[in-house]
Amino acid sequence: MTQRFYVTTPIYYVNGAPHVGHAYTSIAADVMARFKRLDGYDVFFLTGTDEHGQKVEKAAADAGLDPQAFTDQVSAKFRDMADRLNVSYDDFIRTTEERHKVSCAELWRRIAAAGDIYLGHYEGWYAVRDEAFYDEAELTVRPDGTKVAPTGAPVEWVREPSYFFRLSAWQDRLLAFYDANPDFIAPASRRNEVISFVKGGLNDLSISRTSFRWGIPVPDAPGHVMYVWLDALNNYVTACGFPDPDAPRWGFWPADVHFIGKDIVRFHAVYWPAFLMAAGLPTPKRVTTNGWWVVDGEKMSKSLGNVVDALAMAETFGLDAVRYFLMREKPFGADGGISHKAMISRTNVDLANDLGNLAQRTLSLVARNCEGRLPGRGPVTEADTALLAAADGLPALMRQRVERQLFHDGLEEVWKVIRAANAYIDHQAPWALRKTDPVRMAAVLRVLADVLRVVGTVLQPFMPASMAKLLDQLGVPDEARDFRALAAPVADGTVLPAPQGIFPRFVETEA
Ligand code: ME8
Repeated sequence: MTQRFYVTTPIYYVNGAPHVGHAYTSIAADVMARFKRLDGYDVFFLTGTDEHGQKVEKAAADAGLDPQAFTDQVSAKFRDMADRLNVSYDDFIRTTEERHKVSCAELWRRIAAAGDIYLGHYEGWYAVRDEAFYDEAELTVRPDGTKVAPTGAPVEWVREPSYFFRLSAWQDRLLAFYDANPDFIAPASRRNEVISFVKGGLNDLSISRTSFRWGIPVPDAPGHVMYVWLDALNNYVTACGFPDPDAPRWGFWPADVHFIGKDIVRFHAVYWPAFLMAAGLPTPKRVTTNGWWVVDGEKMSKSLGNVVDALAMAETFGLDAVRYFLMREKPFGADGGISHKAMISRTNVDLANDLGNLAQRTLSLVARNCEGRLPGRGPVTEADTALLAAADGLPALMRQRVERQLFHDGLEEVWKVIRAANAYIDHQAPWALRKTDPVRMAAVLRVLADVLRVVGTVLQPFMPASMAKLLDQLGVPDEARDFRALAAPVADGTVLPAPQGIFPRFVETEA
């Protein structure tokens, strides 16, 4: 049976328009989903929007709209962003959907039946911007006297009746769980943070609110709506058809990997496995966390208003150049800056020069000197074997990197081969062989075409549209573009379409 693979993005708050930070996590998850599909897995890739809670209620009120009308509008923007970024999601979940309300009510009932929920009174600090509760000890006081959370979000004092989740009882079981699952949280720095947070002791968690209405009602508890994070986290299970054990997608749970940003690790790595274990459901296998894209040293966020728009970048540079830049420019787990200059350099050096020119030189020589047909291999030289071996090693190297979300590292491996292929073409000089040794010229061009095919194949998850163009030009049939198909060569003599540049150089226009 085909192995299943379930990958998710965060579901984004609909309190404002999407920006490059959201685009980034979604593109990274998309790379993983596409990679797994090419590697023969049956993939389920989920994204969507988080639509309840005080923050969204407030944003709707600020916009002068009823919350449902507001969330309909903003959710559509996130879906449009995913489509325009070529994010290949299989399902787009909205937490205001009926299926999700049914699923949350059942999750609640199961946790309650296990004895992990009790009614009490919450009194303490709450940050609407983070939709999170904070202890007094975590707060700092600004010079103007306002108290803020470690994230910088202002907090307010909340006092209301509330249901609690007995999180304090889960400390040892969570620590045992992290111990038994060393790959559950990545990267290691985040894992250490989570473990020391849990070791520090856990308070019971307030999981219902009574002071506003925009949430999923708690079963049999008039006046209470579920804490937005309980509702939000459960989206991953809802999308698999919970609570119907016969749902076609139920077999995808537990998730193989949740992609998130480092701001929401505590929710995914502490609360989420505790809720699931309490409900008697399997826990996800991995939570992988990305670092921040920063602008002028500050995290970009809707609330701070210093955002870069990924779609505007895509209009200037082309979508695939932006996807490549985001995956290549910084390690996934680390923070990094976005700049126009760095974007130009990746576009012109890595894409237009290194890869684009290699493809263009090879394909135009085939068009001109081989009657536009893919030549056959000749007797191989040592140089041919070395280059071909490096290319053939790429799927396995890439698999290791992508499994651990080391995307930038995987791309560097591909670029080593591209650089080696550029050195090879310069050294072999097939343009000069045309007169002196046309048989060798054809053999050299075939080696290059084969190397480009491997490169184009492994880069498809990163740059789907451009690599489809490259593979078209190399005569690779549609059904022969996954990793397994690399074992069978493209037929000698295949007629190739007229070559066309894949990556235009970016030229700054004078303002
Ligand atoms: O937290 N750099 O939604 P959200 C990199 N609804 N990634 C960034 C980023 C930046 N500057 N800014 C945002 C929520 N992100 C909840 C999630 S999941 C059950 C509920 C990305 O709209 C990053 O992945 O605030 C971060 O975790 C996510 O957007 C937060 O999106």
